[in-house]
Amino acid sequence: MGKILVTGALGQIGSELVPALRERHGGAAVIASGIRYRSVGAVTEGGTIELLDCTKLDDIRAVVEKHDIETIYHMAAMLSAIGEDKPEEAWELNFGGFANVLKVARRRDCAVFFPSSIGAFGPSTPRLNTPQDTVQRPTTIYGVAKVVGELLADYYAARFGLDTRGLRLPGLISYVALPGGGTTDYAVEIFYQAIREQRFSCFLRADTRLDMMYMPDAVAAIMQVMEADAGRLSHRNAFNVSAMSFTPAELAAAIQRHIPDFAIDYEVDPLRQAIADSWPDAMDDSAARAEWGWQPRYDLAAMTEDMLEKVAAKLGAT
Ligand code: AKB
Repeated sequence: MGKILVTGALGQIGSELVPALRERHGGAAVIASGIRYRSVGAVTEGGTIELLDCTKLDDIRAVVEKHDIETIYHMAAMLSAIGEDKPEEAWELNFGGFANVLKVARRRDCAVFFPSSIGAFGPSTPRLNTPQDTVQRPTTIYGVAKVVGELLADYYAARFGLDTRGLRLPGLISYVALPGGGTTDYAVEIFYQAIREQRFSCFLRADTRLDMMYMPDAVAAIMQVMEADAGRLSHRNAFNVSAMSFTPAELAAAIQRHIPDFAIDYEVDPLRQAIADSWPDAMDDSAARAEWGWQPRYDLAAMTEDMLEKVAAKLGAT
């Protein structure tokens, strides 16, 4: 494999994807990029980092040409809740940025990874066992950009033979970098509050069920789909992938098994609740399992145990 560019490399996924790619392909093969610099040890110290605003076509082209990039993992995006605060900026970055990446990729024949999301579904989508191919009428600008991104990735593959691949990721839980402005962020924040104060005020209702995944599984899935034998893929983009599906009350109960005094209450944020209510409860990810062997390692209990250990160590609470 030639050189790799990761956009949005200092975000929640990029902060763990970049070190994993560097371990697999070597530090010099992976160029990390972000819109503004901040120090994230494993990303900023392990290899080259470029400042890159994906809404600027010429800047993407310059970085891709400078480093002779062959594969782009496009992680730069604004999440669902913050996207509703600034929908036009979200569209420009989430759709415009991806359209720019595809334009450059087409000229340079780069493979491209696109992270779609459970946000690509909407209230008219079947909520349970959500099929791989189904109704997609999302009600957020984030979701609209994800659906168009999925279609555009398929179009570039069919029309220009570009090797585009992607996943519909669920809420991601991680301890390295915090998510920012997402609807599923509660499932990360709860661990920090459980360690710091043994209590958490949740912005979603107790019974809000959503698909989730621990970051080591997400990074493995992203790398696995990009390395999959193309001949086995009848879908290429937007594979449903999930590892677990739980409610805030169920996550709190899993934490209480380790911290019996942990308490949760609910102060519902109407915006994020409405977004969560428009998303599936649990997706059917059998296409990913059949076509490229998707198999998560972490369920709710295993993820909770590992998160509590890692967040406690990070906060110096061990
Ligand atoms: C969000 O909540 O916006 C993201 C997602 C599920 O795509 N974590």
